[in-house]
Amino acid sequence: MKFDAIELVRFSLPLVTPFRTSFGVQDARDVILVHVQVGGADGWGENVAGIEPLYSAEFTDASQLVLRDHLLPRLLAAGDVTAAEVGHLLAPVKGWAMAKCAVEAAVLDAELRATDRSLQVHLGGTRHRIPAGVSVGLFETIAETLAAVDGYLADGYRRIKLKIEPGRDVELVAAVRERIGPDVLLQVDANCAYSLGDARHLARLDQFDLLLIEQPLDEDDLRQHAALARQLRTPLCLDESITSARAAADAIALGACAIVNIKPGRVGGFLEARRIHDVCAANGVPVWCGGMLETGIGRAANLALASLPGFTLPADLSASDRYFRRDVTEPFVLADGHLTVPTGPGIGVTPNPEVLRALGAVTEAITA
Ligand code: NPQ
Ligand code: MG
Repeated sequence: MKFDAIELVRFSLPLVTPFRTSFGVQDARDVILVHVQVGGADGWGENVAGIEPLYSAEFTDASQLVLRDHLLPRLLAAGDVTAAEVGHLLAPVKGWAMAKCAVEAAVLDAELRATDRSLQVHLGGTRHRIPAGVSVGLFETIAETLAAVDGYLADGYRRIKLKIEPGRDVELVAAVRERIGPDVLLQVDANCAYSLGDARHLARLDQFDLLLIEQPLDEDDLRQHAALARQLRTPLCLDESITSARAAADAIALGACAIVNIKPGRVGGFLEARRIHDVCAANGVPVWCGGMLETGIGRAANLALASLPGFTLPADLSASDRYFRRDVTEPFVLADGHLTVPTGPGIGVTPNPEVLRALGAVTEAITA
């Protein structure tokens, strides 16, 4: 089927509290939604790039340009495209995994809505609810971190992830472990902030019974991650390094990680994300679904992915109110520490036009 219309819908969504990581502070999301209309069906995909190129090289202003001038024109020129073909169609453009993911997700959503199928069933997901984890940003003081953790546990979150960086690590984790007791699932994420020389220091985290340490070293440091893994008892998990199913297979073969964080945006789409799930399952490597502070559009799709059987660890999938005062879809809410996987056609949710208007969303039509 040919595309009747393609547009980019852009808006800024303030965060309820600033979110600090080892790479910087975020006060808001700058969101681009890819909206396609094909065969009478709408499809929506979220671009998860940050405002600045700090988590990865992609950032929203550049994403808008790449989507408008390089990716979507290829989609329009091809005319008749299925979601399964989008990856191949966009492959000549190097990089831009997050932008490509948004395009593929929108086409997939439209295709599934047109045939009244859910993304969950299409991907092969089986579970109906997903244990919700929460990612806790860095704070000035340990007391502030403890207060935030207390609040999230009171909300019902099933797993705490602490952001760490050099100077805010062992003491912080010790205080949180002492506060929450031995039974609450706890893990840490360094977002590339350490080097291999920190191995002995990071080994001090072994005493806190962490589920995993996420991405301690640089994205390109697969060999160094393997060397670090041999000096720690805590399992290593990779996030930024896992840019494709091939990268996942390499990381596993090298012994660079024992667990993989899967984010569709980071790997160029939901179909590549499923291939990573399959590669990891074949190697006995547990996976979990990461998060990029998605609106309800990206969150709904991630829930479908996280319902696949290999996702055996709690996801960075939190309730809408963890991040936003008002989400652009119906809010996702915690029920007994879980989020429910949408079952409607496609991703099962759509943006509320009134909310988009109130946010001053700007629409750019893409024409051939
Ligand atoms: C991670 N996410 O796992 C990322 C990092 C991250 C939930 O910890 C804007 C866009 C802000 C993307 C902040 C979580 C972001 C972002 C943090 C991604 O490493
Ligand atoms: Mg991470």
